[in-house]
Amino acid sequence: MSVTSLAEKWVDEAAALTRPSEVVWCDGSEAEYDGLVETMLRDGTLLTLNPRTYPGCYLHRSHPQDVARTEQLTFICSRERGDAGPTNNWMAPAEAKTKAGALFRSGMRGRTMWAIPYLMGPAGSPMSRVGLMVTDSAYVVASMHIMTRVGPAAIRQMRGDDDFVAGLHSLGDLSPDRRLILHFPEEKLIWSVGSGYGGNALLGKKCHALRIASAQALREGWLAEHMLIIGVEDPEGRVTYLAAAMPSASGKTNLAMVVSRLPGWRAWTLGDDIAWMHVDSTGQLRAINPERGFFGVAPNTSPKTNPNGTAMVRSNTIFTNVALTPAGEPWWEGLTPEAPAGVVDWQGRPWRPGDGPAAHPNSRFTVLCQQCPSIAPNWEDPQGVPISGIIFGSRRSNVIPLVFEGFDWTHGVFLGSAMSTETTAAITGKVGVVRRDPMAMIPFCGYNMADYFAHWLATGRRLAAPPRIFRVNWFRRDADGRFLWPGYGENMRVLKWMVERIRGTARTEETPIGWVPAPGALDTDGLDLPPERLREALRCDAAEWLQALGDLGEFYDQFGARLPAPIAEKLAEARRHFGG
Ligand code: SAT
Ligand code: MN
Repeated sequence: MSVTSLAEKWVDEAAALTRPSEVVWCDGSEAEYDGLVETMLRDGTLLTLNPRTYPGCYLHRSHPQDVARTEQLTFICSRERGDAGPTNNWMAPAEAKTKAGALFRSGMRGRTMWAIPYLMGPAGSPMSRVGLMVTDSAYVVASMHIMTRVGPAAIRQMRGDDDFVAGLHSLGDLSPDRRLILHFPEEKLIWSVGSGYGGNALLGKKCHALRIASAQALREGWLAEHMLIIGVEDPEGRVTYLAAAMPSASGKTNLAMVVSRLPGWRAWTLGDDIAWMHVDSTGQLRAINPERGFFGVAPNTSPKTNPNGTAMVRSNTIFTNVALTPAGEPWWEGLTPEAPAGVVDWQGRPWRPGDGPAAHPNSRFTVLCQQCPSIAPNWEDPQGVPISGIIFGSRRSNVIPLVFEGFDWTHGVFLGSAMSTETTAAITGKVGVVRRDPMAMIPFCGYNMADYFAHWLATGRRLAAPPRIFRVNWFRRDADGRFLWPGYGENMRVLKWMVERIRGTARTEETPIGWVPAPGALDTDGLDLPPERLREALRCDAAEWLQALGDLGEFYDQFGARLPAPIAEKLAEARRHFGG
């Protein structure tokens, strides 16, 4: 395995700054993974789970102050503030390097620094990209083994001396007071210090594959999106591919692995979190999943909500911050209706019902995609899969109907840009607060979001037949606070309607906000759902919309003249429809 001289030089410089006692280049082999696990079992970073019922599975407990992405400590360090835009935290590159440099300096003294060459995307795909990260966390290395393709596969794919995104990571002291997650899009560079958790530390994921990649994608004419990829197979065996953007911990993993109760219909999983999409030479949008594993939310994953997800984590999985049963098995809220007696919570403390959650609400499993029973046979196709439909979904208790479709690409982009959602435990801060989250990218867009909307509009003009764009909300509630739609496996019924729309056979009704399923068009066969509840789930309330569009106008205002005119026009049109 030989890397380019620039890659070696960059690692040498990282070592000169952080002063580790040794530098180990990772080759991605099984032996390397096993060695890391052994080291972590010895020093207590990992605990072995029941080898009979959960073979190859381990539990990791994070520092209690390091359990979710910390957006307030995440910065885009573009040269110009305007290029980060009003929705990102910004820090000048020089200031960022001074501040974080002080935290990195000699921070790896007495520790090992691993250098990890990794590939995002299938081997041999022109859409794949290389990263090179260094870290002093064995847990991060093992997680990168699962989430990316580490070693020679990455090095083989480098198209030049400097063809890699560089990532410097150190645990620091894990205190949020000395934590910074910094992105330098112009330098293809990430600096992250002070966290060992998920999106803060597995730099291939949110930092590279979304924040840096989205900025590259703007320059190079492709899209890096916070989207699952799914193939929906109809009874004739035809597969239609869809990509769906949804905020963190809002059902992407469950939808990606959905098990259908509709005879003859099934879903194939291609990815659960990130899609990289290119326009091919025929004008077709094609998507790859840059990741190799799932870093999914454990709570509420059960044989009922996600049978494939539950099955795939029964072996070779690293669990983080879940509870532990006396039998040495992982447990989280929702896995079984009742907690087994004698569990200890995510911090290892004895737990009793009523004590609050036993598993941390953002506890996770890390597992290879190939372990998922519904993984698509072509999920690593270097050419990607053709995307016929795009879904924008968010978590809203009210206002937003179960499903509707944009009138065309521009209107669909407007609907995506207008998304708002209730926050979840995936980020530190308050849960359940409504915030704007265009295309579920508010935490992940590496540049000015107004330019991002413009980039989406421009991409549409290059597509021979732009995918249809759908808006969904599984989370609407009735006056008593009960969900109107059963969700989970039944979401397949909504996917079926989308596929029929794409084929041109589904019946719809035109409303001011888009096309909604006509009465009877959504397949509710065998579903115990009173028609009035479905009507309520699909209802568009003019007064609520007018209010929502007013809030949206305020959100758009912060972009000033940078907001693309077609987006402003769609807002004005919608307001006129509702008499505003
Ligand atoms: O912790 S991660 O950022 O990887 C997961 C998420 O918030 O989507
Ligand atoms: Mn995510």
